[in-house]
Amino acid sequence: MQQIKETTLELIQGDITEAEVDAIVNAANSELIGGGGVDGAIRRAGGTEIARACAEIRRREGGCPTGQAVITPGGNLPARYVIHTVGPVWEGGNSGEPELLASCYQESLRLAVENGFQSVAFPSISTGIYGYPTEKAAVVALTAVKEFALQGNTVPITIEFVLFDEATHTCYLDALLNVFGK
Ligand code: AR6
Repeated sequence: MQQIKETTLELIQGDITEAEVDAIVNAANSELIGGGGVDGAIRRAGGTEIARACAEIRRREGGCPTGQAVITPGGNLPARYVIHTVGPVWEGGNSGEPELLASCYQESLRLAVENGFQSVAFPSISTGIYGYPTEKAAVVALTAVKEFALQGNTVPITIEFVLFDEATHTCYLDALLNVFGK
């Protein structure tokens, strides 16, 4: 666990659909149409309320661009809300992927603060179906959190990374050393 000013950061291995936080973050697609991976797991566990709310956002706003985030209720999840963010598809790293991935974390945290949330859980966005190398994505994710904690945030908030498999968890632990130096 890391305490950075008002921000508490935790890395755990587990299933994000079980996280007891104000909001979990979903690695969604721009159409906000249910997919596989963590998106599928969240929609299965949360039930139809999530799909209904996503369809409404699709009608109203046409979806969610890469690097942006939108919010829906959590349905049957322990988390009250789901923040859906759209990570970049990895195309080799020279197509703005790091900036877009950082934006996913920044925009999700902005929504969390705007809504007064005290706890938010992230998966490893873009590192599954979208193919972003996990070692690189972990550094981008934790750097975005570090900047939020040091420069932007003034309210107490706990940020959990809930990492599904051991290899991803290990990558994030390594990145923590790299980004925070301990
Ligand atoms: N809890 C936490 N992490 C999980 C869980 C879970 N229950 N299930 C999978 N992961 P991915 P992406 C991890 O593919 O790469 C969908 O179809 C997984 O092991 O879910 O951003 C969307 O609709 C990996 O480490 O997301 C989009 O079309 C991480 O979550 C597309 O996939 C992200 O993998 C988004 O692809």
